[in-house]
Amino acid sequence: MLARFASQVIPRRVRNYATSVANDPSKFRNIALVAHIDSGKTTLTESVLLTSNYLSAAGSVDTGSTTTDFLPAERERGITIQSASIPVKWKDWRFNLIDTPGHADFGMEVESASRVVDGAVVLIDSVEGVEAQTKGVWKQLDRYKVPTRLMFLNKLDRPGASFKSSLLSLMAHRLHPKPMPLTLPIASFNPEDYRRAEPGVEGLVDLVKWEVWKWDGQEKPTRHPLPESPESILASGIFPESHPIIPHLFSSRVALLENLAMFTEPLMEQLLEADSAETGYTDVKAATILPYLRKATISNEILPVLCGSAMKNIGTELVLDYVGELLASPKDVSIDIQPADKPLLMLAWKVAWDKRKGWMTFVRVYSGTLNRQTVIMNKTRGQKERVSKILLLYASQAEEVDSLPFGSVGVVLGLKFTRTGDTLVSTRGSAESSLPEIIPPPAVMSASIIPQSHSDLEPVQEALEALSRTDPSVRHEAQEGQLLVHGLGALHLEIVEDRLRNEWNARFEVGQRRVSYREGVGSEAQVSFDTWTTEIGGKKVDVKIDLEIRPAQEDEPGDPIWDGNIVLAADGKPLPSPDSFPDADSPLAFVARGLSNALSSSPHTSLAISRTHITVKGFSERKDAPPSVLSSAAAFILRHRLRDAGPGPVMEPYMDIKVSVTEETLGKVVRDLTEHGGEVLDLGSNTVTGGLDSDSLEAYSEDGVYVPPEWLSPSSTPVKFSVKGGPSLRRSVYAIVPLSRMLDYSTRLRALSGGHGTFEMSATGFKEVSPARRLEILKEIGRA
Ligand SMILES: Nc1nc2c(ncn2[C@@H]2O[C@H](COP(=O)(O)OP(=O)(O)OP(=O)(O)O)[C@@H](O)[C@H]2O)c(=O)[nH]1
Ligand SMILES: [Mg+2]
Repeated sequence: MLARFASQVIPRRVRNYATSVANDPSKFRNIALVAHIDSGKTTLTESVLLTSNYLSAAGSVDTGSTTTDFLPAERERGITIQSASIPVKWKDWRFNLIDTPGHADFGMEVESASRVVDGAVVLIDSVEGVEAQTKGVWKQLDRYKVPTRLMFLNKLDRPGASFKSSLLSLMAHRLHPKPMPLTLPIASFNPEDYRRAEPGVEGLVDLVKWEVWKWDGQEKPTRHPLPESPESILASGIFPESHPIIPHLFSSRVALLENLAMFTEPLMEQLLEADSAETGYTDVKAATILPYLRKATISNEILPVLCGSAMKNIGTELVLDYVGELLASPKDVSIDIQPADKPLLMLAWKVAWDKRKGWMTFVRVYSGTLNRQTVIMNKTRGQKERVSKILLLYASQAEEVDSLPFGSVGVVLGLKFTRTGDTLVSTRGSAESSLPEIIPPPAVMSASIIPQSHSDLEPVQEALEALSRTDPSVRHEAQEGQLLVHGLGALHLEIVEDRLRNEWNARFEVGQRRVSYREGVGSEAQVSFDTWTTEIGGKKVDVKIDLEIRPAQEDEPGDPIWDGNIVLAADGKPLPSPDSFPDADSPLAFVARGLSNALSSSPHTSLAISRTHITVKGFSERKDAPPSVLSSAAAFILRHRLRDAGPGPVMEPYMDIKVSVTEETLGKVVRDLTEHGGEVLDLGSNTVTGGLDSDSLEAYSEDGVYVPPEWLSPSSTPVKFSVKGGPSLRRSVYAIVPLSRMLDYSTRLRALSGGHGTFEMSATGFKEVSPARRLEILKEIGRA
């Protein structure tokens, strides 16, 4: 697919870009941009490309001309669908920036990006503060232990933006207890604008480097060092007299340093010695502070906060500088796997298909160096792979290179079997460890795919296979002669359909769209059936597998690797997924494969099994039979036990939803949600402190955090004005709703709100349904 756009890339905009950056891993920064949908990740990426001189003119999401959103589906919709990784040279650093999608339906892309980066820039739309998917991506970063993060409060130019409320929302939603603003916004250099509550951002104060950046209509900003004493500020001519920020400058630097000193003994001593609190400790220089800031960022004691406007290229240089100065390099994080002289170890974190280039495997090198000559072994699948080319990819443009050093990210062509999440090593002196896999989020919707004619069946199946290789969150199966494709939501399935047609020229119709239901284990006492008998070479062979099976308790979190089941070995440790066993030929790996097979379809309803707790207490290893009998035995025995247990509870996917409407339509919208099985959690007028947490905990305390005054962002007010008529308060409704009743919600909300309502949804997990609803579902799937 990428190739189709090669001709659309606008070479005039692309300047010469030297990639001969030294191969020094301590200078690499592998970084993902992650955030809620529409917070400006792609716009910031474009601004980074412009600022770092890769582009001579920035494209725009709104006209469909950005570098990273290059798929037609992305340009048409103005949203990012697949993550794009771009190398950026900035000063003497080499960044690999991965622009990810914000829509929860493409959560897989954030999963895989989180898996391979050492740092993330998390964006906040400062009109909205922390949103549902901000917390979603934050959890993903936690899950993959992304060690360093930086916040960027974006869109400060918008009316209603608030630096203070956005900062507070980080603590209200418990993202981090110690956010630390390194820069302050200057809304305007004209004090009148503050008085008139005129929104905007024209400058930034860098509290660490003690300088002011001005964007006053010129293409490039100007930088102005700040004087060391309050008296000299006026003389410096940076601000007009009576500018409200003047009295605030020195005290905010004091707050920054004193808060940082709480984590840094030597800095504390220096501050005590400096005794220059009244003058903002301006004798303590940036060169002294930065190493302490870096250390506190890497140990996650603080969360650095920057701000600006990606659309106006305000603050982009500072993002780049602080990513380089504060976020982890591959050397900071690979403690046990060490570097260049070790054997090659890589993770395939993404696989894409290109009509001209064939399979493209995105890799990150965790140790050693990949050369074009290296013959590699896919440890996960036990298959040899041959590299034909190594590329650095600039969104849709590629540059060929000879090698990829330790710590870097690039693309390998020629691999035939590799899938997302596989570990790749060199056939010579292979590295010991396998890398943790990437787990696709659970599918919540399916659609049946009906090939146009009999001869289309095979191409359609092949296309589905290829697509699920590039996007592991797309699952497909044949069920009772029907092809079903499962995905993460309605938009995801729509894109899947597009891609099957456009990228693989598959010819098919789409049948009914359905929510993906799950079944739990039944509660009837099971006979402890544990033996499967087969015949090998005319001889009867008994294979025994002792399983302990029960429903998972409410407080036991399901394992995403096992689609919400909990599967343990005899020692109580979770079993890896069958695809990622450290040793694919071990007997337990065969047992795991069998279990996974049986769990994919209930003997009662053929729904996938979830929320079931299984312990493999023991099994017999037969020397006289191939190990694959363990798979057949495990599948047979588990299916038998599930049947014995009787039909289990049926579960359906629920969504977190936030609906924004005007005060007048609020009542109608709430009533409609309740009628459709929803549970309303909160009605907020201020999105910053309202939230989706049903488990809402208290906000982090403001102790030791510098909270700037509200007037710093003029016009900040929770009131948003309706398009028609007089002022009317916009309200947000937060609720949990069954996905099955929300498939037509766009139309429903349009009717309820006269076209003025907006909503966003993201999956929150599966919930057991009532007996009446169970009957409905069984009817829907033809089982009652
Ligand atoms: N006013 C203003 N608008 C912005 C700014 N940054 C982005 N936008 C607008 O916000 C919208 C979304 O921007 P994108 O860059 O596509 O956001 P994204 O985070 O990449 O969105 P997804 O990839 O779909 O999650 C576009 O209309 C942008 O023009 C900003 O700093 N100020
Ligand atoms: Mg985007």
